[in-house]
Amino acid sequence: MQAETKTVTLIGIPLEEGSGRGGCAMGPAAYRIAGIASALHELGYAVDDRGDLRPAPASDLPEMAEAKHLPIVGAFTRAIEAETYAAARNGTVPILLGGDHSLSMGSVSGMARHAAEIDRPLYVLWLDAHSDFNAPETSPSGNIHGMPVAFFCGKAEFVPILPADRPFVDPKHVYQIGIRSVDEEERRMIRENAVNVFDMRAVDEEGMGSIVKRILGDVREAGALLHVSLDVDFLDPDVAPGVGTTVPGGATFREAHLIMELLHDSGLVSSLDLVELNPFLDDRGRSARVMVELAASLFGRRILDRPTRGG
Ligand code: EXY
Ligand code: MN
Ligand code: MN
Ligand code: MN
Repeated sequence: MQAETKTVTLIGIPLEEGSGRGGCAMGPAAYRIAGIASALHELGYAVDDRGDLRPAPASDLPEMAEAKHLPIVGAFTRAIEAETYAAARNGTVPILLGGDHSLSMGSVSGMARHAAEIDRPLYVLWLDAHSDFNAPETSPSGNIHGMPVAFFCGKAEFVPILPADRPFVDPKHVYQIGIRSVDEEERRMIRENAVNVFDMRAVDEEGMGSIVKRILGDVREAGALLHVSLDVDFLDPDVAPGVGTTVPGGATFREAHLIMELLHDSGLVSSLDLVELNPFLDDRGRSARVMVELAASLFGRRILDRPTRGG
């Protein structure tokens, strides 16, 4: 984190309707029980816990088979966009405690509004087994948690959820790591839009440290804000079983931990999503604790002191 940023804003998002199954709505409670606030407090941050957002479903948004539970997900998107924007504008680091990954439609859009206002680009680091670049017309499931990247890049045609003139993220400024499950049409979308994808093969061949340092170099050179979105299924299911969309062959704990250490040293991170935790599927709180440990590392918990060299 940057030296002047000493307050983090926790925003609980009890949202599971984007995921097509129950459980993620318990995520914010699990992060609080796992000690997210005290971990950040012990690292020297002032922690402003805003509690959980609970917007009423949006009556102007239709039910659609291609984008299930749109009135609920859309209402959350609006509320999350506003809260995230306000937290960043107040000079704090918003941390979204999910909740399924559709919450990033709001968090990233709120950060994009803030970045545009201060005339800086927004880059996004997407740590996930999935590209989440479906649109309602390409999605095999209709689950909106598979669509947030396309949404905040302006490539998913919804009925209007946010104002039409909102700033979008340039897909070339989206970096995805850990990818190992992409749908057929989605594959075409990420190629056509030139999303930077480092799949698990790239991680194996190139190494996590080298990939992340390269990305951080791009972010620094661009003078950008960096939003980090961490999906539990980025991790190998052996490390973090508490998620509804496990895919074998994911990141090890050390690979994820190294990313967090490099992110912290870079001082570039402006905002963070912790998403897709499903406490109902977890093994005695293990995944919640792993996610809190990773977040603490991103905010400066370290194994040993070492000179900061940046990314
Ligand atoms: N690509 C599949 C779909 O769109 O239905 C699965 C998406 C899973 C999304 C998880 C949250 O990362
Ligand atoms: Mn995801
Ligand atoms: Mn995923
Ligand atoms: Mn550019």
